[in-house]
Amino acid sequence: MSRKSFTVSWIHATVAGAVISLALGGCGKQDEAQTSADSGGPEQVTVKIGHAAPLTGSIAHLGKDNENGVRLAVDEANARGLVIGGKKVVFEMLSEDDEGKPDMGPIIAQKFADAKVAGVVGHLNSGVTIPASAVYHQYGIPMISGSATNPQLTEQGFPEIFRTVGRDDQQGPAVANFLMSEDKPRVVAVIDDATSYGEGLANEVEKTFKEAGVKVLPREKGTDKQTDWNAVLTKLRGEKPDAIFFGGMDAAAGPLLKQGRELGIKAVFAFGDGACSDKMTELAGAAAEGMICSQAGIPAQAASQSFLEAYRAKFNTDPIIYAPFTYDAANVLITAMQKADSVDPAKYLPLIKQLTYEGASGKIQFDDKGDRKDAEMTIFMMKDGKIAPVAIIKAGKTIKFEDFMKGATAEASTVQTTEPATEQK
Ligand code: ABU
Repeated sequence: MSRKSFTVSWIHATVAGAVISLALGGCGKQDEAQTSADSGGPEQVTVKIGHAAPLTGSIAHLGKDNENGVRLAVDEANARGLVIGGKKVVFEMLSEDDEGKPDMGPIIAQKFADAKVAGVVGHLNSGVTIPASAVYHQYGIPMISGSATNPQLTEQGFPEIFRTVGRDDQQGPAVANFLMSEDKPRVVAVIDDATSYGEGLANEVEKTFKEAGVKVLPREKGTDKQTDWNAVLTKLRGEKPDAIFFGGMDAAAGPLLKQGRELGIKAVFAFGDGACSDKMTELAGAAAEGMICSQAGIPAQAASQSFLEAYRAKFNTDPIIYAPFTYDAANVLITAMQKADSVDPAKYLPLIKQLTYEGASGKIQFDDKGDRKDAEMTIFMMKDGKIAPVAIIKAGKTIKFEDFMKGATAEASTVQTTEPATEQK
């Protein structure tokens, strides 16, 4: 994989004319709206990019991570001083808290449509993104999620909908196959949180185990708000599973793992991307040690150096899981606008499909459905309180993480690194 570390051209251009937020009510296409400008410089337009994720509640840390990725991309684009369609473009992120609630998806999507956003990065949760996507489709607004992994999102045939992460029908087999090769479980328990994501991923994991002849106990269910798992775990303890897979987010997974160990369950615990964060140590303490988890992309620490440096400098913290993917999603939108020389969704949407974009999370191209081509899957193990990448699965091949990084470094060293972030290859 080419993981060129792209260099941002920091163009400190003098802005001619005051930027006036667009009063777009009813005026139609984004690039028709404009502001007044002083003589001598291009007119300026403010182009809105929507972002939505849970920004409050138990997974707000992940929502903030997503938001930070978009904010960084938008601020960098503004610093470059882009001219699109002959006008100086100032991007503005409109960030909304969807609370991770499915019924908030269409409400926020409608709000974005009313605000005439040019594109959307989000939502975080599949269960929210899927109903929201119907509204974006209705209005022809391009939407790229950097975290929603349920296959259904891109199986609806909506040409406006994309994702920069992989799918759960790739992630489920990846984590189940890793468990089978490493731990050789004979009996597996599968629990889910009854969300589109948690249940869907659990189904993929269960299917993979069953196809391999591994016994899977009857499905146990909870909710994404659940913090007391003692009843479910006590029932499972009697079945003596060798491995327990939970489909859900870290806020529910942490207490589940902690309580499992407190009940004396010795099984290997495994999780998908929603629970594949260092937050598991915060929530489960020492019980998190040795847990297995997967992510539907490269690990955040393997993102491009320029992204990591800019992210740390701006937010004084490390990205958690999805920030490189939302950063790339925002940059894909912006790059497509540049290529189309228009911020009109109808004009730049076709360019998204044609792009080959070298992003912070690697090379991005989309297939006909809007899924990322050749998305990597990463397997992690919790070690000394941190999730440590162990292996990367790409195009059916499993590579040790250190070998993947050696390959990436070798490739990067042969590639020129001075092109602007939005350069299409
Ligand atoms: N991919 C895990 C978290 C987001 C989702 O619901 O898909």
